Amino acid sequence: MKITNVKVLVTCPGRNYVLVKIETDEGLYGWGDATLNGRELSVASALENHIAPLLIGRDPDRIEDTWQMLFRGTYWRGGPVLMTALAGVDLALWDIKGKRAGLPVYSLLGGKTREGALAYSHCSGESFEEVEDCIRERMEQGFKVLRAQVAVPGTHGTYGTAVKRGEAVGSVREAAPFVEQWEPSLYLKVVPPLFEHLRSTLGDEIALLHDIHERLNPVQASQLARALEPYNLFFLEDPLRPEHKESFRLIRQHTTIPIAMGELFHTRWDALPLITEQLIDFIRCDIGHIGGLTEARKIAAIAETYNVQTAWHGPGDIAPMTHAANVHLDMAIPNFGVQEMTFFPEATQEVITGGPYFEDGYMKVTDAPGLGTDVNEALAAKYEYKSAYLPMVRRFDGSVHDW
Ligand code: CS2
Ligand code: MG
Repeated sequence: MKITNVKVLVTCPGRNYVLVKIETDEGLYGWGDATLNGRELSVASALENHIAPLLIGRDPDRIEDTWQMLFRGTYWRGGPVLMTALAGVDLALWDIKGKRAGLPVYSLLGGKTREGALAYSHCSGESFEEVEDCIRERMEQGFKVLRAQVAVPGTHGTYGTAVKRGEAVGSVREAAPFVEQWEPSLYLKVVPPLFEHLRSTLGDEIALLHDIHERLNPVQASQLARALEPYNLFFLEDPLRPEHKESFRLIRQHTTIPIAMGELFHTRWDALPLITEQLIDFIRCDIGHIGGLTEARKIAAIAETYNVQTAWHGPGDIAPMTHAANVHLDMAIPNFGVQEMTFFPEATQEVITGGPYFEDGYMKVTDAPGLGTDVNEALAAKYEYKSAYLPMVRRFDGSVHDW
């Protein structure tokens, strides 16, 4: 079997997605996702101009060799653009391999270790009561784990709450970045009382987590982690910037709260020190930004050795193919922890069909061969790319802060 064509499709059924179709001389094809929020066209260009020509004529069965060729063989490696492009190719090749074997990808990865992947969704609000209401609604839907974010009084926009609950964070907005105004001191004041409120009204049964989104410095993150200890968090996510690996030691010295990190990592080497030093409890890389399943299963295996569980990134700004890859891997590894999930809007589901589904608190995949997703190309073509940016953050003095 030989690769005959690589098609890159940029479509916007609600938000922008970059989809990769790899076609073969035997009629089999695979779909991958190469979406990088706000930088979609850079990835599409890397694929079309630099990567696709290298794939024509190759045997699609040789996933590891193709991965090594694109990562090491082309000299320039790493970074969000190239690792997202590589993930798009990698997922499409796993999809082809599964279809060729007549097996779902989880089966190729070793077979089921569980019946479903424990899933979490997001809740946010302008007030504690709004967050609480959202959590109650989600619990009715069957969720056993939920993320809670609340607006910070006195600021203009807060991560995870800038859009009304139920909508994807960072979806298509105006063509210039929305600028949030935010202060760590105000944020630090509001988060512990939020969890105090949630525990006193909802009790202990529901597992809760919180995403700092890399906005604190090491000592602030340690203070927040300590203040949150009484509320039994499932994990505290992304406390520090991804550059600050050694600073995780400070947090560890001050608290036993479980720590999760990883959506801004791009290779296993980014994640390595946090895993081998056991500075985190959950590794939550984005399979779509680390070169796909080929890299993710290696990270999972390293993590297993150090008793670290997985919590792969699962926001709305990656396409259902990456969500499918998440769940196929979750189903096959022994050290799965939790899976972030997204309810995609109808338009997205009409363009990208199949993919994982939610059932009573768990994400599941069908036994369809490959990743189990397909694309309605004619419909995709009707949704043209729309320029969109992630929001930005500035402190009250006007200086740039991490979003
Ligand atoms: C987030 C994401 O899902 C998460 O945990 O941190 O919403 C993240 O902000 C976006 O994926 C950025 O594109
Ligand atoms: Mg996050």
